[in-house]
Amino acid sequence: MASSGFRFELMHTDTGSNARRGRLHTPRGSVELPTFMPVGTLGTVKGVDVDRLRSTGSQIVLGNTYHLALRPGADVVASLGGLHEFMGWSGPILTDSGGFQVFSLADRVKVTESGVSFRSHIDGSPLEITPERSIAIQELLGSDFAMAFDHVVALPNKREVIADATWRSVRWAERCRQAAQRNDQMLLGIVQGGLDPRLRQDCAKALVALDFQGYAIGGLSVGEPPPEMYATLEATIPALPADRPRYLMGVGRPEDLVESMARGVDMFDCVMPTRNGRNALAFTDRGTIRLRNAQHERDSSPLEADCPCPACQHSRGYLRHLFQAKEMLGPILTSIHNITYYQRLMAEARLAIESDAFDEFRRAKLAGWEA
Ligand code: PRF
Ligand code: ZN
Repeated sequence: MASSGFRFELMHTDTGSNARRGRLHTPRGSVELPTFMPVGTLGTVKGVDVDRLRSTGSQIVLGNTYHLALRPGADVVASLGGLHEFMGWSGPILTDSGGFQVFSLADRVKVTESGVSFRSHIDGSPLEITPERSIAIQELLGSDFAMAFDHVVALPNKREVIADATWRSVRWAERCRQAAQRNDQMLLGIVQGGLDPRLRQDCAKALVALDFQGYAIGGLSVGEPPPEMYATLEATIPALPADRPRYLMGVGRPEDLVESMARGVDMFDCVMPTRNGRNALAFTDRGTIRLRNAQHERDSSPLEADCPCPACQHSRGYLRHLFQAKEMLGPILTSIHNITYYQRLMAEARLAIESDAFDEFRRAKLAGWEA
């Protein structure tokens, strides 16, 4: 599948690390790499309308096959013009395949070689997702980037269980590759393999032989300590081609983003800025702020003095009041601040890579978060 209008441009690699500055050209505009994708599971980044989302600096959004297939149904989204039209986001969209969500959310999950059968977490109805079905759904949604359907297991886990899921993911990736019809959608393979460097490398090799247009690293940030995730990235990334984008799925905290960029990751997604924002936790360069904490009751300072977001037009005392009073503006403003924070972090990272100063940037950020 030679996708028209898509191109990965590798602009510069930092001299003091493996951090990469790139650009992903798509028919819906280009994405500056490294990039962070806010999570818009059900056709909305929770609490944030698309104009506000754009103003946070977000360039690409993630949607979920599993959730949208259950509700409202991929055919409904398709009949309303596809996911872009449906949610009003004209920029690029990446859809996850459902391969992670089905294992973490569905009831009575049963894996066979054909696919995964399960009960909907919404109404208990029986459903099946196969690699072919996942691709068909993602084609109906009309995302710009589709993900292979994979088998994800929690960590720690038995060696055989991890190896079995990894090789099934490779076989399913091949079926996804065969099933993919559209040349206006880029398909990414997903490397699994737990924390075993050898298994990760073997999986990466097998996927590279299938010639995907980009490669994701899955099965991480599923319970393992961060240093083990970083070590796994170091083992996996050299096995991936330098001329394709690399996406670390479902990661993570600001420090995880910085450590992973230093190891060569180009793309991220995570619910952390929005989920934590709804929960009154704000990210700043001086660490996280718990807005419900009584110490902020009479605090007249904004979350961050130099942040251009609408939350930072207000005092911490006001934001705390919104949460105490259960006003919906509290979760909305804090989600917007957190996404803005993540996007500013990525923009600063891109500048640091361009000037071969990523390690300095990394140290300064880590020092600020520890303070
Ligand atoms: N596979 C898929 N989606 C994912 C993951 C994965 O391994 C993860 C793991 N952190 C998050 N989202 N398909
Ligand atoms: Zn702000």
